Amino acid sequence: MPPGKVLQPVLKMKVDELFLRWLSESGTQLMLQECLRVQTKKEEPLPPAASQSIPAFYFPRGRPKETVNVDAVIAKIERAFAQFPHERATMENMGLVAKACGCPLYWKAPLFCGAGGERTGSVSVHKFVAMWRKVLHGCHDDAAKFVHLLMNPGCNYLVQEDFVPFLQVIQRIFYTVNRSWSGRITCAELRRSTFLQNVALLEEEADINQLTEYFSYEHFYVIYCKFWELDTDHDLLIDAQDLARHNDHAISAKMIDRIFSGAVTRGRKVQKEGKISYADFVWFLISEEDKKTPTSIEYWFRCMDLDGDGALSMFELEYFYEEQCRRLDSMAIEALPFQDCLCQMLDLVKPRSEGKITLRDLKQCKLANVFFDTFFNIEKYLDHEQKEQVCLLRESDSDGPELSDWEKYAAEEYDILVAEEAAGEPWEDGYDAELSPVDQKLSALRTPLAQRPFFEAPSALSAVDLYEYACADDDLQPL
Ligand SMILES: [Ca+2]
Ligand SMILES: [Ca+2]
Repeated sequence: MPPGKVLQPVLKMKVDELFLRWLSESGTQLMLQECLRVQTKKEEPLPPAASQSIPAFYFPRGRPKETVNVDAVIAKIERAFAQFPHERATMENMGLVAKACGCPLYWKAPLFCGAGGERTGSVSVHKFVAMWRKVLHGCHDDAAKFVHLLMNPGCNYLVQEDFVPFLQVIQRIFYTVNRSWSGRITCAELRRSTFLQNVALLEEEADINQLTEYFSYEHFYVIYCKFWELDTDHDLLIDAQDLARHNDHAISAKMIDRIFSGAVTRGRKVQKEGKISYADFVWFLISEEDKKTPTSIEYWFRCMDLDGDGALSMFELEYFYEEQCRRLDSMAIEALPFQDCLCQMLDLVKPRSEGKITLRDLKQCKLANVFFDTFFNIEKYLDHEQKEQVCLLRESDSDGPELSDWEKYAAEEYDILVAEEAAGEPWEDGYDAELSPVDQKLSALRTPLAQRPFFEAPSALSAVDLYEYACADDDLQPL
């Protein structure tokens, strides 16, 4: 018997199995539903003559308005762009553009991204007008326009990752406002935060990037790109090895382990097979790049407090310092013996009780960043070592509206990222507006925002408060 005949039934079973598997995938089902819907419409029998007078009532892209004068709208947009240098709009300029389009002010980010602005940091008048013409021709109400602006090319719906900027804002709100780490913002917490003032300011402030606490587009961009670099398989989860690559392995392996131990994941069920989510990365990055804020101090304190007793013992400090010594050794740098380092740190923190460092001690010492970096960030530790501590103190004492460490970091990184994107961007000045749909999809795939396969929405926050230390009370202490 020829082998083909024997194999045939088995092969058929395999094909059937694969077909069933393909059929059961949600993407396939969506696609089929869409096809069926279109087909049903196509196969509808021709309407009898009498019904031809019945006006159309099915408008998936909104009911066309005869009153829209496309040319007048475009002229208005061009006048808005004429005010900007080189007729290019940055995110800051988009408020004016949104108004010219007749859109609510806070469509400015979707408009910016819809015209490819997140790739290059600005959009040209040509690119924007080409994009908006297409929208005006194809989308006839707000819902259709909004979906068009945010969706991935080739889709006609929005998925969770299209809302990544919004989800990141949620993390930033909890990071700053939810001082109790409970996952539940109370009235009292809201009252003591600046959140509602920031919301009110949204109306007046033309440049959203000035509202750096929660809503900055630049901050969103920096956090997203940093995550993108680490999340090499782009499943929006990262493991310990991925995170260790942040900042060229500056953070000690012991600290990376602690982050993955669940010490700072706010009691959420976020870890999947040793991975943390994008939401957790937001907390990590802001804490890592600004170790002076109350939330950041609490974040690292939780990591260093191995036994969870609410105080850092000399043993816990030595546990982390030991790895730093080994790393300095491998760099042929002579490390301070632990006892000497301890003396320095006690001098810096001035704990109220001997033999242990509390959260309150660290919040009051103003140099918590130097303290933490000494124990788990080799690069920043060496940086601090190069500066005189007197100088550090003077720096932190200076008054006036000085930028926070996070704000400085985000501004520098944003400039670098925009420069990198611009350098690697072969199509500028509206050419890509003329690309075929396939090319558009390909070009979109080059941007991290468009390639995200799935974004896990923050799961319900549970009210697990690991410690009894009242963060709220600490905040009320005059520093
Ligand atoms: Ca991943
Ligand atoms: Ca402890």
